[in-house]
Amino acid sequence: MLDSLVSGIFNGDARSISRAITIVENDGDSDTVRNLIREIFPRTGNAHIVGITGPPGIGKSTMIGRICSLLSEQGKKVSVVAIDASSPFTGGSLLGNRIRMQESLTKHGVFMRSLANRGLTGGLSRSIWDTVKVLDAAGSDYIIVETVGAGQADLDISNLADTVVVVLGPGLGDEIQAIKAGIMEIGNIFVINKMDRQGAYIAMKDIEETLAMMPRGEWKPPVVGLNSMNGDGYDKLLDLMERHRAFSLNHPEVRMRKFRTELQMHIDEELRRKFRKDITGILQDDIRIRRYLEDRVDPYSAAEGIVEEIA
Ligand SMILES: Nc1nc2c(ncn2[C@@H]2O[C@H](COP(=O)(O)OP(=O)(O)OP(=O)(O)O)[C@@H](O)[C@H]2O)c(=O)[nH]1
Ligand SMILES: [Mg+2]
Repeated sequence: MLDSLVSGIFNGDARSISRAITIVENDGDSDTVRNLIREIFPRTGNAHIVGITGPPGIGKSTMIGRICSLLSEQGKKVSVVAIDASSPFTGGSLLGNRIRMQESLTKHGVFMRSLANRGLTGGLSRSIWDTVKVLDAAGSDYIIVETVGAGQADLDISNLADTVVVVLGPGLGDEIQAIKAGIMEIGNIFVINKMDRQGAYIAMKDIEETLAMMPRGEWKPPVVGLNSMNGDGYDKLLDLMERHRAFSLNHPEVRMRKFRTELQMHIDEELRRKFRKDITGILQDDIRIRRYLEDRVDPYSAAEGIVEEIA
């Protein structure tokens, strides 16, 4: 079963890709997922992973639609993952978002998937990393990940993506300060969308000035204005995406930092997995638990002792 799934992925078969993503999403750290990732990993590493983040309604999905059309016209294979904040009411992806985007994308043979963001700390769930690997192994030239910018998810997207495009626009009012606080550091390219709207040039100037005051690395994040209604600015955006990709490929330390973070995530999980049985055993040991209570052992000392004992 795994064999046919893997060859389906390698052939770019949409149903196999879909099925693999579902497995990755639902089965977490099961052996199936481990084996799947192990099998496909040698074919990964070719896709340009682009994170697109910004406040709700700023035009991320519209932008992605246009980017996909342009790239598809160039003969590139594009996949899109849209990550919605999971809502307590639906517990899943927002349907409207998906429908809006799908109409323009399926036309171009773009693979597209909406995922719920179920990370515990408000960040991206670990399965997103594996989802991207599946799409990468399936031969995607570009994998575009849409997230609504917010806290931990922003940090995570900057570790997942090769290039982070931060989208802002006019009319964000006082909110802009709060939004900027979270995303100025993670953006490799800044977009001011809705250039057809009033206030767009002020917004652009504001971002340029903020960037000018920030400590500068070797890559100086450019700001590009887009009008997603008529397509103005998109050639420049695609060019900047390419340039940033070339920059990253020449700077292995960037990829090392990202890989470190991914590794950390897996080590945490691996440690928990390795000791889970022992820990459960100890927690179910009534005699021991009663002794802790009777001897009034504080929980820090108890936990420390237990970990030392297991390790
Ligand atoms: N005037 C104008 N409207 C735009 C532009 N780009 C997008 N819009 C409109 O803005 C609205 C929101 O666009 P979306 O692409 O759904 O925005 P989003 O950032 O994906 O929104 P969420 O996924 O809900 O966070 C839609 O009605 C778009 O038609 C633009 O450049 N100019
Ligand atoms: Mg959207």
